[in-house]
Amino acid sequence: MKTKKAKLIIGLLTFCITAAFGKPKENPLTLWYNQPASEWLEALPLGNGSLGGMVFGGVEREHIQFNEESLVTGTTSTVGYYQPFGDIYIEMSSGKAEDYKRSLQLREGVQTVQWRREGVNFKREYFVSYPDKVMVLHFTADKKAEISFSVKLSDAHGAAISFNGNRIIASGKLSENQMDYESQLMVVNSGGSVTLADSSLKVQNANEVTVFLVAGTSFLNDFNKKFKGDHPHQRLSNQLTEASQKSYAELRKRHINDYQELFGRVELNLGKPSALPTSERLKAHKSGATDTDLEALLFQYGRYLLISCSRPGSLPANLQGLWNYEYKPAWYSQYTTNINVEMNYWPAEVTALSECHLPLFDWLENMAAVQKSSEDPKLKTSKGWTCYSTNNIMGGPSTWGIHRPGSAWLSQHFWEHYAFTGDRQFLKERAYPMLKDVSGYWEDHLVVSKEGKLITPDGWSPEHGPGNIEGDRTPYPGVSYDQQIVYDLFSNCIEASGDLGADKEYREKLQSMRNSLLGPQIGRWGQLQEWMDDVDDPNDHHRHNSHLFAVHPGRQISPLTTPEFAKAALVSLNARGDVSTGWSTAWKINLYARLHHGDRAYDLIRQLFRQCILQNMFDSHPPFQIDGNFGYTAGVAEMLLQSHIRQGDHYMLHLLPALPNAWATGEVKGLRARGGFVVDMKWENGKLTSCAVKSLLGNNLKVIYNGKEYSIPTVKGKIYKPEFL
Ligand code: FUC
Repeated sequence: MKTKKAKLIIGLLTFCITAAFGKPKENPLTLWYNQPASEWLEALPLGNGSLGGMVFGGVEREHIQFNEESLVTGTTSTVGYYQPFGDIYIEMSSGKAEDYKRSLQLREGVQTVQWRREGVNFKREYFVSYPDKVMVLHFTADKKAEISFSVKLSDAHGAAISFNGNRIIASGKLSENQMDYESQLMVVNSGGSVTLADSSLKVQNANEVTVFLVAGTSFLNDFNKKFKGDHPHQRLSNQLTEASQKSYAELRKRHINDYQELFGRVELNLGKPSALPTSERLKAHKSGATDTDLEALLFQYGRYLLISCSRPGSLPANLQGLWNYEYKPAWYSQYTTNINVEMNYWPAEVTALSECHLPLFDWLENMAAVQKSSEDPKLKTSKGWTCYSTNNIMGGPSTWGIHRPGSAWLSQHFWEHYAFTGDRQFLKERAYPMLKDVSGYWEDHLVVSKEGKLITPDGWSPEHGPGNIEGDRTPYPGVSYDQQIVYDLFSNCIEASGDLGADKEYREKLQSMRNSLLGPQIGRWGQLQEWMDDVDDPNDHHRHNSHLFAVHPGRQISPLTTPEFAKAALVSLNARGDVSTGWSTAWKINLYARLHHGDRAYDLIRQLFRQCILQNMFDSHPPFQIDGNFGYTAGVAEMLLQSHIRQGDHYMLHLLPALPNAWATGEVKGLRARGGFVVDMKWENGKLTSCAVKSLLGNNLKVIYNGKEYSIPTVKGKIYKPEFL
């Protein structure tokens, strides 16, 4: 009786609260939909850096397409394609599902599918755990013995499937490169039964069920071992056994703790959360509605995606992150070095996901070794190394186009990791050796022009020639893209050797070479020249903004230090136009931010949503390419905080350098700045109202806000609240 009364009171209270405040709001950091995905690009991603899944969320037929990062048909001499791995299919008996909802909670890194059928509430929870190296699918209902389904493991390459109790094993070999691979699925039930029927595991009348999936290959991330490791069977069997011995609650807790430690570092609040499904919000935003919270959601989604596809020990995020269902995905879904793989890592440091950056360095060190050992005459160097435009997980190239400054652009990331973290061991053992090695290549490769300037003899401006000829790969001398990247490389190498107090003579040599480089040039229509000669076409709307590298991600040109060149860069950027591919649009957000044009950056945000953001909030080139997601997240951070200018031992911290009118009021917490600072800010009506900067390393700081500079000497571990507020 008592319980009945209590229930009635709770019900009444809920009714009154709902009546007073409207429907309870959806958790703000959630993507959710009230129907299952009808195609892959509506499915929602899961991942732990190496193992990824795309969840369709069907009730009667659930489909989870999965990938493992190393299943690639390439070798160290052929690029091959990143491959789909397999699919999990779950069939449930039919019946009308009510109150259906599928969602991805970014705060927890967990997906949920919920519905009600004949008065019973069903719930599935899915995640991929980094600490336990397993995908976990958990099925519950609020009434006993209600869970019945059959589950099937399907392999994308026709592997032999075997059954062992409640395990299904798919074990095969790729014919192209003899790579061994395997996936294993296991069902653990509480109550009811599990039997084998028609190549599926059949669960009947269970109270609760957990399905586990592991997958892997014989790929080993080590050049010295020829990238070949053991057959994955034993490793996967152990992973699965260990994970399945833990309770669901424990696995969930371990996953959430691990995930939140990264995700929870940054908060961004740009406006009122909405109670509408994501699909409706996207539709409205595309037609011009204001939904700044959706813009914050896409920012955090980029962080979610990076955590899900790039974790220590994994391979770097590829062109589609980790998620791919095609046998011949566009551009091999590997690593394109003339913007794409770099863009994937733009948000890593500034949005406090420094650990997620690490896979890039492991891959790059292997990549350098592979290029150096290549017999290809185009890759032969006496010092350092260079590369083609696209390479696979083993450094194997697509020989479509040589990309000489590729190694220099990539090595910028070593510098950035140090600049943000101050990790001196990393600087000494990994960053400086890489920067010096690649600088060596350019010492040999640069030539002296008739005007006495150092120029690159045979460069290009990805991916066109003067006169806007798409794909023109004719070598041109002194192309701005090359010149700017070499400038950046030398600058990073000089600063690295300075910070280490090492190699004074070499540093001076590089300084003098940097001073002799042909620098940026302003052309006949006020533009920053893309080519050595003033031949830029004002109607060139090419997607690559290569000649603006010096603005972003480089630091050679800035309105603070080189206002004339910054003005010319703006002319060039405006001339490129707003309509372009996904990653190009994202790059433009970063460029306008660096040029301190917040409203123009915001125009490009609207453009990105309108044209490139798909139902599951993946970014489309087209087709889907994850670089645009990461470029967007980086761009938003760049609009709020910049720290790329360093003056001697002062790090310049530029607060709200490109705040658009659309984000007049907001709050951000936890952004990172070079020099080791954590920055929290609040603003109202376009003006900063509070700010706290935590110094992690005790470096000197110069805060720039609203055109004024304030010097703050800092002590490690202390929090500073700038006085000007
Ligand atoms: C570069 C771009 C293309 C595409 C490819 C993966 O070559 O020019 O647009 O993004 O990378």
